[in-house]
Amino acid sequence: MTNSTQLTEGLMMLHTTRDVHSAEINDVPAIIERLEADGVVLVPGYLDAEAVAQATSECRELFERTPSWAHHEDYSVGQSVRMERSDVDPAEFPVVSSAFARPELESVVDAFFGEGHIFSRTIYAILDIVGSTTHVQQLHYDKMRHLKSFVYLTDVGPENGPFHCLPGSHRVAREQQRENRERRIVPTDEDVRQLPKGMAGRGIPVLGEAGTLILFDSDILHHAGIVTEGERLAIRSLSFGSYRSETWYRKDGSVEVAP
Ligand SMILES: O=C(O)CCC(=O)C(=O)O
Ligand SMILES: [Fe+2]
Repeated sequence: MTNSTQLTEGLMMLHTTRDVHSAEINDVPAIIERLEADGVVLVPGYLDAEAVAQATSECRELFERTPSWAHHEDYSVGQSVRMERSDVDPAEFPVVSSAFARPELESVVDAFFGEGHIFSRTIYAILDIVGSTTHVQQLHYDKMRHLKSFVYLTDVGPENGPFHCLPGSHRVAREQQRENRERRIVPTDEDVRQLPKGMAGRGIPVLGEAGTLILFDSDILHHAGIVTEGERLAIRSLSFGSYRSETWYRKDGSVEVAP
């Protein structure tokens, strides 16, 4: 066992909790406090029912008549469409373009990442259905650190694939990736699944009504739930610190272009 693994296992014992706390989107200090302590915070009612309905039809449009500026990702039997927020046509997709442009959300990103932050740069619309099997169903942290704004557009219960995470576990990636990050190196998909023993199966399901925002530090250990009944529609945006403006490299020396 390496020192770093011992250290991260020690951290996990001390700091993970079973609770995901809620806060209001205007309460920036409360949100930052939770993100720092837990790596995750819930904002129930971030989108109202009307915005949820509109966003739902915008997602169907993105899936079925994908505009040239949006890109289908390889995503099992469900759907995943990626786009840059700056490309989204606000006349045709008013909620997808505005949900992640709200000044309250930018205040959070600014407080979290500080000067040079990159606000809601990339957006995904995702649909998980029965039979969806994706590699994000395995416990992992994300390769390029970001703050994720993840909005449920369907009510999400235990059966339709809730997001799972281990509050407090964002310290693991921070520790494991310290040297890579100093050198601007992005880990591989395998690297971000090499986790301290005993973590698998400990993710807690984050349930919520349509319109709920889950804000999380992508360093947190997390995975998608498996849909056994119904479906889960969601939109999410990725915000970064100024570090993302620098050139990052994969382990093979090529430049990292992924979000
Ligand atoms: O779909 C989910 O619940 C989580 C997907 C994931 O790994 C992510 O958003 O980084
Ligand atoms: Fe992820």
